[in-house]
Amino acid sequence: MKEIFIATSNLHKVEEFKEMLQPLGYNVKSLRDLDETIEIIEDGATFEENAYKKAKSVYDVLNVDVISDDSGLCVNAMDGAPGVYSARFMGEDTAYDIKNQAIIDQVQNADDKGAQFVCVISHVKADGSHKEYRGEVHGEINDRMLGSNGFGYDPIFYYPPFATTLANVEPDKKNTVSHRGLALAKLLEDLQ
Ligand code: ITT
Repeated sequence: MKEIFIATSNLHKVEEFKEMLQPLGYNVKSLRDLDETIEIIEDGATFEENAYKKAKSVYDVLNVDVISDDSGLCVNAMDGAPGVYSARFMGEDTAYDIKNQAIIDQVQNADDKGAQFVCVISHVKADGSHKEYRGEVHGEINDRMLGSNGFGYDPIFYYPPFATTLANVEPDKKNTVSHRGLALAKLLEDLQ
């Protein structure tokens, strides 16, 4: 069985990668499967930089093929925020109900309610070379939280072709259109 190591400790991301990769015969491992802690400093200004920093930090310790995921929500009416700070927005430990409501409040009266989820996957190969893959999904900030699937900002991300939020559809449906699904599809195309 083929193995893919993902340099993330976010269990929701691991779940989504598993849902997409296991049917293709991949065994998915992540930082959650290691006994050791690998320090990752995410101080880049872009998704590309941070994704590469994550994969490279893990590659430097394990010396195997590694992929990573740096992702976030970019809200037009907030000048692209929270963007690369999506996990840390209002504090890493603040509940998403509170973060999501704060975004709704800021966008509610804006003319432009547009937002994008962005995901950059960095693939560092065993020989040290690397390549980045970007996926984006475009939608709008909903006027209330809706749905209990997914994670993070999914309950406020209204996706027009589904006529509902990404938290209000089945996981495999989200994966077919999501930023993560699109970035992964580009990576897989390269791997084949
Ligand atoms: P790792 O660095 O360990 O991968 P993290 O959660 O800190 O985990 P990021 O720095 O990439 O990862 O932050 C991504 C944040 O963006 C995530 O915590 C969510 O708040 C948000 N996000 C990303 N993808 C999302 C999705 O599919 N649905 C909802 N929110 C998402």
